Amino acid sequence: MNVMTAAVLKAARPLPRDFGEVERLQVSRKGTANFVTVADRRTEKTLREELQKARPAFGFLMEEGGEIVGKDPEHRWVIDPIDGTTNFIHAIPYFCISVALEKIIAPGKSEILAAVIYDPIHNEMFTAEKGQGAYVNDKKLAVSRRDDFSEALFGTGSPRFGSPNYDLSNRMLHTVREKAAGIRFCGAAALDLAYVAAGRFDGYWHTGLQRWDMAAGMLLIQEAGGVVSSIHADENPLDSGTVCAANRLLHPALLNMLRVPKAAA
Ligand code: LIP
Repeated sequence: MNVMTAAVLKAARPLPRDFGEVERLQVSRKGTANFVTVADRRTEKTLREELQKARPAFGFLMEEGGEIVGKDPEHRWVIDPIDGTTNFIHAIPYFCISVALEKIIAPGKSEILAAVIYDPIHNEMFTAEKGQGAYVNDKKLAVSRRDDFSEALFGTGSPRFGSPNYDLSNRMLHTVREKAAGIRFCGAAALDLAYVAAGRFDGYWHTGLQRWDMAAGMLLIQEAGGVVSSIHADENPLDSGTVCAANRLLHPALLNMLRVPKAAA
């Protein structure tokens, strides 16, 4: 955990200044996408260098750099250097660094051993180690205890228009929206999952996610007492790319609602 938080803090150091620059650039015609791409790559590079220094044999799976197989085939770092890139580009202060340590047990079978999600704007460091609980800074996390669906607030995100899950995702949204107190599309899946662990959201779902969007957040929620599953079958969300997460009381009802028919009748 010390290795992970130190790497994340070092990688995050320039981000608040970058964010200030992006805010300034909003009013220019130049756009901020390239600037943010540079910040994204630099963040990933620092994380990779720091983690490699500390654990030279471990492999990597990174949003920007793809997979690097390590000498130790059992351990790899799963990294999203900036989750919520679109928010960052638009100067919306809701994005994070996400790092997980994955242990590969067998082909297609793995577990997450440790997780760090860091929101550099609000200085919130979410951490979890398997079997040791989840924390934000020094405070222990617990998922919400709300059991009335009509009072529950859910986070979600939408796959891009044209992607295979787009229509399905809209049907899920309509189904849950009719029954819940509210839905939020905040735009950073990893941070959204950390918010479930913190009891801020009562639950979360998404289809079409990547491993690096979910790996750290999943462990945080489990260690905070919540339930994380795939949506359509009993498989690892990291493999299916679909996630349904909630406190124990609401998870069955949320999962049931999300299992709307895959194709329109
Ligand atoms: C994005 C997310 C967003 C989700 C997108 C995407 P990026 O990650 O976290 O909430 O809806 O599918 O994966 O590109 O900002 O790292």
